[in-house]
Amino acid sequence: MSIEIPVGLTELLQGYTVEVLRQRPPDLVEFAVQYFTRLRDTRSQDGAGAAVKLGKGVMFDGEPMQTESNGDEDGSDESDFEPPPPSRYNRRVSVCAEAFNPDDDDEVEEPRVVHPKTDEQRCRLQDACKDILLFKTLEQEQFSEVLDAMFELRVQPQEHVIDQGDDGDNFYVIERGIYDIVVLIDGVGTCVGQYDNKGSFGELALMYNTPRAATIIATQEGALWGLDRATFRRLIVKNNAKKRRLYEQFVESVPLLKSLELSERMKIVDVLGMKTFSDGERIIMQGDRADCFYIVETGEVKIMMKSKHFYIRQNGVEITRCSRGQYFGELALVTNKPRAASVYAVGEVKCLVIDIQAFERLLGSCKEIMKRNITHYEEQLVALFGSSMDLRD
Ligand code: 1OR
Ligand code: 1OR
Repeated sequence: MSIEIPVGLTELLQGYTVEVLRQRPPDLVEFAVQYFTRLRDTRSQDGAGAAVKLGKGVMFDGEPMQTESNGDEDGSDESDFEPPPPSRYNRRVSVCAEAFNPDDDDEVEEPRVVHPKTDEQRCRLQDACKDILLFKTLEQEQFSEVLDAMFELRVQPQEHVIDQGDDGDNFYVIERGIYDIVVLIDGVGTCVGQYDNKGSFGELALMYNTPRAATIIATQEGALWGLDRATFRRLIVKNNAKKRRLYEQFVESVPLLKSLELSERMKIVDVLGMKTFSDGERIIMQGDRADCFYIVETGEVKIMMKSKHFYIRQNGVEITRCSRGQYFGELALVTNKPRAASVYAVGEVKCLVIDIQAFERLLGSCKEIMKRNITHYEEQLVALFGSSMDLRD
């Protein structure tokens, strides 16, 4: 029996395969749906049967395919691909086209950006950057490049550092100051959170090539460190491809994250940091204000609680332990209260860390699972001490 291969099939599948290899989407089926839908739409616009090669710009997460309007600043070589028709695709390049394609070997080497600094500035910069999660997985050499490229900025009260809807120019690390996060909800600017003298913002537009997702307003005089878009993409986005390879499997195995789409899990990987703690080190202190959430990658942690309900020992009493794949530090974020317990490393521990803004943005749908678990904490408390000590309110 002879099998006839329909005309065009090979090219069709080759085109798709090339895009998969270029963009490395996490979900091949979802990517295929988007790729072929786009191809069909393009073909029906250009006339049936027209051979259209899809170049840079097939989106993975449902946004329209777009191309860079102002040149290819991250230097990836698109010369093998016919550019898509300008009439339809002349907006910015798509989110994931760049985000999934960061470690092309054929990138043009961009000049290294260096903003000279005094010793005093460098000290302040290092201090501001020491807990920035996006920098935590960089190699030392890349981290030094980032520090060299950063530049100092002073802001005034009411100054908009970022406006929602704009194109992304810089990523910002906070040295000092309080900044409101304002998002348009039904056309009304609503304050959904705040940065208080630490943290960073402005990574999303640069990572995914999307318009700015929020407005950031300085509420008082403040100091920031900026990192230009090209350096951010060259170092941080490229490092994200490595992070995805390193953490994809582990994150898939975390029970809490099972209900998320693969693309949502990958967005968590993009913004998470990794921290290592040595035996006995305190990771969380009871009573502190919370700014992040942890998942144990390797090792074990013990949760210690001090309370008038317990016989008081110096560090409180051990109430439970968490090991690989388990999470802690969610309670204060969900209830908006101080940390309910302290957490210590037992032996060496590696944890994935997610900041409070990313937690709010990406783990909203997991909150129900967390709340069920909080109910379990309360039951335990009642069983042990006859009171739940108001874990929630
Ligand atoms: P960007 O480049 O989009 C605005 O510019 C920045 O605000 C964004 O990167 C984040 O760094 C930061 N949703 C979107 N962006 C946020 C949010 C946020 N919080 C901080 N940024 N949400 C608030 C979560 C507390 C979700 C709102 C619905
Ligand atoms: P957090 O942000 O309050 C301390 O920081 C973390 O310890 C907390 O989030 C939880 O993730 C974790 N009661 C309160 N917190 C607990 C408990 C707990 N277990 C783990 N954490 N109980 C343990 C029930 C087995 C009830 C106390 C008896």
